[in-house]
Amino acid sequence: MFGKDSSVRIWSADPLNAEPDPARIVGHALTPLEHFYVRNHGSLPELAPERHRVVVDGLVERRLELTLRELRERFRPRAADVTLQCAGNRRADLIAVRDIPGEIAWGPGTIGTARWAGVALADVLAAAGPRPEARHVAFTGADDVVEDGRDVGFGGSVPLEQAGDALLAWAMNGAPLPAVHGGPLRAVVPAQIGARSVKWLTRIELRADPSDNHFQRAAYRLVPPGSDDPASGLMLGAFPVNSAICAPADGATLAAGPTVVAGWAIGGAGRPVSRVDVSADGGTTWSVAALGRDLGPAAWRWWEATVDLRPGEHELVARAWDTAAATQPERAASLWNLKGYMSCACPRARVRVTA
Ligand SMILES: Nc1nc2c(c(=O)[nH]1)N[C@H]1C(S)=C(S)[C@@H](COP(=O)(O)O)O[C@H]1N2
Ligand SMILES: [Mo]
Repeated sequence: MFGKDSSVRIWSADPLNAEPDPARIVGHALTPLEHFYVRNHGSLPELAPERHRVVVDGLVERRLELTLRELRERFRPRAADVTLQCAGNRRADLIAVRDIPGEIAWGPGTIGTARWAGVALADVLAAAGPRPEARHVAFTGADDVVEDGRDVGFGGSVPLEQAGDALLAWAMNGAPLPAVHGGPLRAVVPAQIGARSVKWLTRIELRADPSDNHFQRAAYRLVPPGSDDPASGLMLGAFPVNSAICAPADGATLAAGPTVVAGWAIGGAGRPVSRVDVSADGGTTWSVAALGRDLGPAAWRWWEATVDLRPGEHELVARAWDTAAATQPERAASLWNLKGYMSCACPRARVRVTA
């Protein structure tokens, strides 16, 4: 389906929500398109690239309306390796603490890194001339999203000072941006929750306040204890430091001896990963993992460590550190929240080792 590998788990077909098998993406600094997760809230719009336009308006000196061709002709081409991660990535760990009805039990595969190509958002905004009161950049997509019987569309915003490295992308890993990933044009905002990288982009609006789209105003919020109102939560933006163990799988049975433990790590708020530690005894003793290719601070790092496992039961644990010396909380229980966002506790995999 949509060019995805048959090992990709389809959580729902319409809207399409799909997660790769974490073991299949291990070590790929850039995630192959057939293993890149998909997160859709509504319809998959059919847009003709030749006719597609994006409007730039709001608190600007000059309203712009640009075709893809005009974007290509007027602005310098840019490319960047950027990781996208859904705010619901690793929600399964929170659901294991307490159920989260109505939300997808994403594992650690709702994350991927691509080489995005297009133009810099900053260049396009400079051409429109931001007014001094502009504080947020809001994006709107072309999809229909029905919430409580009403089409609320999809949109979201980012504080201007956190959008400096954002791209308007029309290519992904050297291919034209696939429709399912937002083709012909999407926003790609490093370090921010995936929801701000709006697909099928039709409008860029400079505002004094955050977007009033449902997905900014009422959803993608970290709901405080005791509240059952999603809109009461804190507005999500930058990610905390996070990592996952992608191999071996939780619950695996392994042969005794040296075993490679591997996974991804990403720094908080766009900071580089500085180290990943691995434990084979539930977090009592640790060793330092080797880091994979460095694509820059906007991208994850793969890591791996070889641990020597004796017969018996073992709990593998990992913890990533970033350049602010931030690391992951030990237990998911301390992070549980009503909608299950920002799940970033130390990943754990229980394995049984046979003689
Ligand atoms: N227009 C639009 N943009 C969207 C979404 C959407 O449903 N509609 N989903 C968002 C969410 S929640 C995430 S995590 C990313 C997922 O991007 P991908 O499907 O290309 O992996 O797109 C974001 N952009
Ligand atoms: Mo998301």
